Amino acid sequence: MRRPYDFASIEKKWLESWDDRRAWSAPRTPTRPKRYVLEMFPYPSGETHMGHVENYTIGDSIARFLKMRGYDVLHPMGFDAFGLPAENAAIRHGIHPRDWTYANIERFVASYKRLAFSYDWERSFNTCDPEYYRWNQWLFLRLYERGLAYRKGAKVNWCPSCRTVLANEQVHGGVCWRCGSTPVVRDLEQWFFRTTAYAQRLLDDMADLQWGDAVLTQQRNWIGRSEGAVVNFAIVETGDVVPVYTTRPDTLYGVSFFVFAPEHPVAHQLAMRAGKTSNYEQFVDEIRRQSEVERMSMASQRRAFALEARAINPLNGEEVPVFASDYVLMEYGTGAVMAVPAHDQRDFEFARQYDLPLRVVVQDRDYLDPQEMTEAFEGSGVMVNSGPFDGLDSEPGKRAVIELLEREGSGQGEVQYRLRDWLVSRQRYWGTPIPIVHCETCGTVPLPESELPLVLPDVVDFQPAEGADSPLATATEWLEVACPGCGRQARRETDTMDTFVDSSWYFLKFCDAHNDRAPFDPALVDAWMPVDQYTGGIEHAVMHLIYARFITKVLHDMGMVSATEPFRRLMNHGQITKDGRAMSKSLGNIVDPGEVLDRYGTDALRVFILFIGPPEMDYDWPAEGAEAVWGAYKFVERVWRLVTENSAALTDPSPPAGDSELRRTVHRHLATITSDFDRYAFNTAIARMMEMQGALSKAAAGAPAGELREGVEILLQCLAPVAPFITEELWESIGGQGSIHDRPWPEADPELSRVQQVTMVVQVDSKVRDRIEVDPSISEQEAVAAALASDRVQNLLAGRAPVQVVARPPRLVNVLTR
Ligand code: ANZ
Ligand code: ZN
Repeated sequence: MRRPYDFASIEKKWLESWDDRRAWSAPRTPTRPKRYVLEMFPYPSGETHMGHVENYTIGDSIARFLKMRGYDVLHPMGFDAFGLPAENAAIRHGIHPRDWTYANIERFVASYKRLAFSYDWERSFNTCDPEYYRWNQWLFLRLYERGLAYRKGAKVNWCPSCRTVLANEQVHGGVCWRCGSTPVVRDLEQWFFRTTAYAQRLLDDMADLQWGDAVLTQQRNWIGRSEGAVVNFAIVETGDVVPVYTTRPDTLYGVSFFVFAPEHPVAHQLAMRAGKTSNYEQFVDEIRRQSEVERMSMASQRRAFALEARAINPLNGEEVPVFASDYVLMEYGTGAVMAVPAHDQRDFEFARQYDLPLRVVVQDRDYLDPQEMTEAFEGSGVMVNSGPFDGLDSEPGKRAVIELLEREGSGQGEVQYRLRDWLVSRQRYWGTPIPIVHCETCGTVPLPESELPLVLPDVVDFQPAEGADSPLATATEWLEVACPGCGRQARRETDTMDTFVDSSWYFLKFCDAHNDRAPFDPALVDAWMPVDQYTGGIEHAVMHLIYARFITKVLHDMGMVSATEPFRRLMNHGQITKDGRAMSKSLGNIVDPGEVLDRYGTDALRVFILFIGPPEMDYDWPAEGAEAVWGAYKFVERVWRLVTENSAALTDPSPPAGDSELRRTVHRHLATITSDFDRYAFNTAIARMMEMQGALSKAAAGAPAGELREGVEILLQCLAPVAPFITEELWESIGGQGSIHDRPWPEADPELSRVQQVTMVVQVDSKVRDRIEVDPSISEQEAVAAALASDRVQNLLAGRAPVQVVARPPRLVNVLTR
C-alpha cells in the first residue's frame, strides 16, 4: 500500500474521529494517579501566532505523553476574554466588545483544533461569560466579608492613554505595562485586595515550588521582606514622638539628620509652627505631581524643606536637624526616616547636596575616610564610633541595638514587606462589574448573592469619560438601584475588576466548569489540584503568578481548596522572535502559522517547534520564513515512507525475538527518549527518533518482519505526543489496536537497551599494561582520561608526564614516555 503523504485529508479524518469519540475528555478515576497539565490561557486578540503555537505545543505534548504514561490527565483550555483591546477595538470600529471578543474566540478555537491540541473542550469557558464572572463577584463578596477587599482613597498610578488606574505590578520600569505611557499620580477612591496579609506565606511556600530560579527571585524581590527595627525619635520643640523604620539599627550612631515624607502630618504641624504653612503647601503640591518611581530613584536632585526643628536620637541623645524631602514616601514604613549618610546612598546624596555632616559607624575592610567617600558604604562590617557597641559585627550589632531599644522602650524589632495591596478597580467597561452599591444612608453595601450575576449593561458609551469615571457611569438605568440595606435610591459601583482577578482562579473552575450553584465543588477541585505542570511566558512572573497564589491561599483558608499552592511545577518557555524582535504586525516580521500549516501540515510544524531547542530557550526564526519547516517535514515524510513502503512486513504477526543490532538500537533509543520526555527535553528526544527512523529505514529490506514491526510500533508511539495525526493514521494502517493515543507508553527492554561495553587496551610505550571496559561511543578525550587514570599506568609514569598519547577509541590507547 504505497500512497502519497496527504496530510490535509489525514488531519480532517482524525479531527472528526477524535471529536466524535470525545477523545480528550478527562474523567477522573480516584484510584489512578493524575496529572493536571495547563498552559496559561490566551487573550483572544488578533490571530493565533507562533508564540501561542509554541506555548501550547509544549503543553500538549506533555499532556499526551503523560496520558500514555498511564495518568488521568486534565488538559483544559479557555479564554481570558475581558480587557482593554476589545474596548479599544469597539471605540475604533464601532463593534460591541462582546461581538469582537466572541468572533476572535471562534477563530482561536478553530486554529487550536487544527493544531491538534488535546483539550477537553467540554470544560472550556470565557471569562466574559456571565456564568463565569458571576463567580468573580462571588469571590469579591467573600473577600469583602473577610476584610480582604476594601476601599480607600489612595495615591494611584493613572495611565492617561489607557484611561484607567494601574496596580503597582502593572508599572514596569516606571511606565504602563500595556502601552508604555508614563503614569501620573492621582488621588482616587479605589478597591484593593489585601495581598499584604499573605506576604509571609507567599514567601514561605516558595520552598515547595519547582519553579525556575529567575521567577522565584522576581517573586522574592517583589514581596521584598526586610528585617529591621522601628525606632522612636522625639521632636525637641513639640515633644511629638515619631517612629522611623530602619533595616540598619546597627547604624544608629551615624544618624546626622531626620527626614519626613512631605505628606506626613507632623511635618505639616512643624511647618505651621515655623510660620511657613503656605510655602510648605506649595512644596507638597509640587512633589505630589511626581511618581513614586521618580521619587525613589537615585542620583536625581532632592527637593528639601527645612522644618526648623530638632529630633533626638534615643540611643545617644544627640539632636539632629529635621527636613521634609521627596525621597521619603508616606506609604512605606512609617513615612519618616533617620538619615545615615555614610551608609545609605540616598541619605548620602542628600547630605552632599545640602552640606550636612557624615559619620562612619560601620568600618569596611578598606578603611573608610569620611572626607574621601564618594558614595555610601552600604555593606556590613565592624561597628565603630558607636559607644558600647564598638567592635561588634553588623549582624550581632543589630540584635544588640534592638535589645537595648526594647529594654528602654524606645523601639522594637520589626519585619516589613515591599509588597502592597493589590489595586483591583478599573475605570473601564469590559470587565466584571463590582457587586457593590453606594448608599447615602448605609454607605458601602454588598449586593446579596441572590442578585448575582450582576450583568454588564448593554448600552453604554465606551469612550471613557474625562476625569476618572468609568464608562459604566453613563449607563443611567443600570446605575440607579434600590439600596439592598434600606431600599432608598442608591448608585451602583461603576468600576470593574482588574482582569487579573479573572485569571487568579480560572484553573480551579476547569475542575468543575459548568457548576452553576457554586464556583466549584471542592471535591472535584481536590481531585485535580494542584496543577502539576504549568507552562507560560516569563512576563507573568510577578503579576498573574502572585495573584493566583494569593487567591488560592484565601480559598484554602475558606476551606474550599486543600492545596495551598496552585502550580507545582512551572515552565517558562522561550520567546520566538524574527530578526531578533518579537513578531508583530507593525514590524512586518510575522511568520504566519496558517501558511506553514497549509504547506507542511500540523505534524511538521509541531515537530519543528519542539526540535528547535530546549523549550526554555529563545529562538530566532531563520531568514527563509515558512520554508524553515521543510526539514521537519522531510522527517515526517520519511516516517510515512518507512511504514507505507513496508506494509506487507508490518502486518506480519510474527513476534520479535533475539538480540539483533536493530533491536538493541531501537530499545536503547527508546530508553533515552523516555528519560528525555520525563525532563521535557523534546529536542533531544526528537533527535533520537530521527536516528531510530534512520536505522529502521536502512534495515527494512532485510530485517525479520517481527523485528521491523516492533521497531516501527515503538517509533510511532514515541512520536505520537509530538505528531498526533500521522502516527494515528499509520497506526491504523498497520492494524494497531485502538487509537495510538490510548496506548500505554512502550517499555524499553532492560537487557536490550543496556549499553554494551567493549574492552579498551591500554599500552605504555607500546606494551599492554591494562584493559578497561568502556562505552563503545567513548570520545578520544574520555579514552585518554580513562587510560591515564589507570593505577598501573600511574605507577609506570611515576610522576612523569607522557611525551605523547595515541588514542584509537574505543579499542586502544598508547601512552608514550620516550
Ligand atoms: C537608616 C538606614 C541606614 C537605612 C543605612 C538604610 C541603610 P528596604 O530595605 O527597602 O525595606 N526607608 C524607610 N522608610 C522609608 C520611606 N518611607 N521612604 C524612603 N525610604 C525609607 O528599605 C528600608 C530602608 O529604607 C530603611 O533603612 C530606611 O533607611 C529607608 F545605613 O534607615 B534605612
Ligand atoms: Zn442604603
